[in-house]
Amino acid sequence: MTNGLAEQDLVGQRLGLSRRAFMQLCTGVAATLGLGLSEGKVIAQAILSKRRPPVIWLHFAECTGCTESMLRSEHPALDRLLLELISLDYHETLFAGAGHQAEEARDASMAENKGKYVLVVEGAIPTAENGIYCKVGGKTALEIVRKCSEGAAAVIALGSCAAWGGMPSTGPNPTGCTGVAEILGKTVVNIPGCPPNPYNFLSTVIHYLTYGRLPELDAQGRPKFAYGRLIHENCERRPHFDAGRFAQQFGDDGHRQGWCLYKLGCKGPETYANCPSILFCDAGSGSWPVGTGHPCIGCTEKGIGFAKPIHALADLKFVGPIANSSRIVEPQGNGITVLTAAVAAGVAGVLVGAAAIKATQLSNEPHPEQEHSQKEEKP
Ligand code: FSX
Ligand code: SF4
Ligand code: F3S
Repeated sequence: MTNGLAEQDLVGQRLGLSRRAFMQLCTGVAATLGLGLSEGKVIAQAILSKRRPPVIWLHFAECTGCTESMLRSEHPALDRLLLELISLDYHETLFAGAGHQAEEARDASMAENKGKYVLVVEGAIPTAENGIYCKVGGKTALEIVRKCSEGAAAVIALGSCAAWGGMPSTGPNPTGCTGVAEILGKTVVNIPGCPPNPYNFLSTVIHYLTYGRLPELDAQGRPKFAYGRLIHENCERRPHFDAGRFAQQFGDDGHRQGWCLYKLGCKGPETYANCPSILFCDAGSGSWPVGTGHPCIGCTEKGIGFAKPIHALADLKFVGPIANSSRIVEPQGNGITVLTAAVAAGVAGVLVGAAAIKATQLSNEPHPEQEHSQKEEKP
């Protein structure tokens, strides 16, 4: 135990964290992963005792915002934390070395750690004309990503660009930019977002380090712990949506009062991500796009972000109660009984009813409160 505490102090010193803050971080990661809080201790033990996995980190067609956002988090300093968790053997933005020297270090690490290293890819892969639109050291991104993935134990596509093409793949996409999974044709962990939330990446790495396997993924290769819920289910403006209070224009009375941004094109109802719960930049409540008054553009969602016009209305995928509402019926056992089926039918009825109410709420008429305040504002 004494040794454990000493180790925690050591890690804390390296990370710039007190032992208490280190344990809070591990518990926080356990909560983000949807695990019991007691798993925090298991995670802490893994961080303290396991060998740091070697990581090869590539950059292709992108803005480097994914790395930048990681380096800008402060509590704890995520860059320090990551560098303590992984052995970063190649990273073009952070490497002091350059040119052949850096490439040799990458190749040596891949050979030495064959079957053990994690490959992280930032940026889309241009495929048109055999990939000539993105070259590093005379080789195309296509060649590099194929070569580097061969001996990788796991491949993580960080950011929307690497996950499915992101902004560089916006139509007409003359360079044929696409995501890593499409090129490799094998399991790739996609952590989309432009930029992605650094804590989702961190939690994925810690999951891998602690349990020796990747977290559970959805059909699009995204970790379910981070992309299992629609933004609309956890948004702090959701009560305004439910009450039919919408900002109609940027800067209008409703916008200033924090009303729902659906009519300004918010894609929260069709975008899966944990932005409203996990927030950005350690800046406290409201530090996420919708919190600052900008509609979500669906940056994590293939076919929505950089594809659907910003002002187009979102499809409403879910009209049920918000995620933190108490449930009408708690699930009991595995089988569906006549009673639960009947209750489910009742709930379905509620949902259909909710859809009808929603259709009324979403009419183009301003909310009475807004109409009232707008009338008052006119000279
Ligand atoms: Fe893309 Fe990341 Fe957006 Fe930028 O590396 S997801 S353009 S934040 O930088 O890839
Ligand atoms: Fe929040 Fe957007 Fe949903 Fe409105 S439409 S509740 S702003 S996620
Ligand atoms: Fe992106 Fe929407 Fe989150 S724009 S950062 S998915 S709130």
